[in-house]
Amino acid sequence: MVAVFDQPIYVTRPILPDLGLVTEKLEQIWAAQWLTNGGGQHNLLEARLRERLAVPYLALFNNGTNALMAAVDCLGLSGEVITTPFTFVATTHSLAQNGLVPVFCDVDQSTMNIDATRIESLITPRTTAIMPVHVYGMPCDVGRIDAIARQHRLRVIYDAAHAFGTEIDGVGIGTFGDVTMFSFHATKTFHTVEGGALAFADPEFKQRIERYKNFGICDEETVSMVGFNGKLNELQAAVGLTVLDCLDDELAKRRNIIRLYRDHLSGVDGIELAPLMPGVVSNPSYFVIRVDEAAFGCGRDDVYGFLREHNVFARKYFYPLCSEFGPYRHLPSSSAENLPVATRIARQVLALPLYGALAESHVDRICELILSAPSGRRPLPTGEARHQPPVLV
Ligand code: T4K
Repeated sequence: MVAVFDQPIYVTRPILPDLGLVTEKLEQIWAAQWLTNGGGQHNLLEARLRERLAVPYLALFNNGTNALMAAVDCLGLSGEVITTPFTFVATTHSLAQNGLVPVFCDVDQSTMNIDATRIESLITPRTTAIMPVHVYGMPCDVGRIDAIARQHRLRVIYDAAHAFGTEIDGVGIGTFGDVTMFSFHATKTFHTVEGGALAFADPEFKQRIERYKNFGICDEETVSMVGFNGKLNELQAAVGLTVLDCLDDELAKRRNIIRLYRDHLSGVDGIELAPLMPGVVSNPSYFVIRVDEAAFGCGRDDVYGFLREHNVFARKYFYPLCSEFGPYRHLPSSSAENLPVATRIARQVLALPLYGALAESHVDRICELILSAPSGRRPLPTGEARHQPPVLV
């Protein structure tokens, strides 16, 4: 029998760079007396990330959701946008906030990304764009999606919130479609506490988006568009620069943990692991299993509940589907008949703890727990507290 963990084990933990290095950056900021609005740390981070992600242009934002909303607005989209229901709700909200109708497309059984073979059947005269998501850092079928977009004159905005550093045959994930969004939230591999970015190839878009994220201001006396405040400040940028310096170490540790999980869980009846895609370097942001109740003997919710009882806070990313949430469930494309694969997968997925500091022995114990989870629905507390942030005194 596996003992209860004495400390909670969360689905992830942020990279925390050496505090001395962060302090050095803070001293630079204090000396410059420049806290936000495109300061030195911001500009340095933009340059370093452009190089790291191998993208022509980058615009930094104060979070990924604002970046996505700005991209949608600046591309001047209208009508309907084809997207995936199997994502974090920010993807769908970025469309609805801009007055667009999300049209949900089912996902691919293996990659869990939008099923590119089903996109064309959803195009109507009102469709102006496609918004796919590289879920868990695994790339969508970008070749097919971009070809469909070209043929039907649609825009493509990729949500790459999970896909920092993902590459296909050595090509950066931020170079596909019209615009790609990255999230730099604390729970992502690379982070700026809160933050995000847009990557794109069009220099005119760079000018437009920079203006948009600064209230649409051109100069002291001219405002040329309805913009908002989407700026990443100097403290966020400074944290980002220090995180960037320890990112490779974190990625190596996470890849080792993924290898351990795979060693324990590959070949287990009823547990499906994410595919290894040839030619793809995937961002190790999540390690997700799918539990097939009939074959495994107990369901995803049983495993989730059993882990919780042992102080392990795995997460059901992404359950429920966005199409099942109140603001979207009335849409015709939200019906479960339209989304059979996504509906099934959402009831099977479980994101397991993954972060560099997770001990190998803890991975062993988590896998033991999964493999010994008893069947029978466990009553879960309603309105589940996902975690208790520490109380400061
Ligand atoms: N598109 C996609 C596909 C996305 O997944 C996201 C965000 C976005 C767009 C929007 O990007 P941002 O606007 O966020 O940049 C988390 C994140 O808040 C969210 O960024 C992320 N996706 C989503 C998948 O996960 P929650 O509500 O699950 O986070 P929370 O607070 O429950 O944290 C998860 C675990 O992480 C905790 O149990 C403990 C640990 N944790 C968390 C924080 C914040 C820490 O150890 N330290 C921390 O500081 O949404």
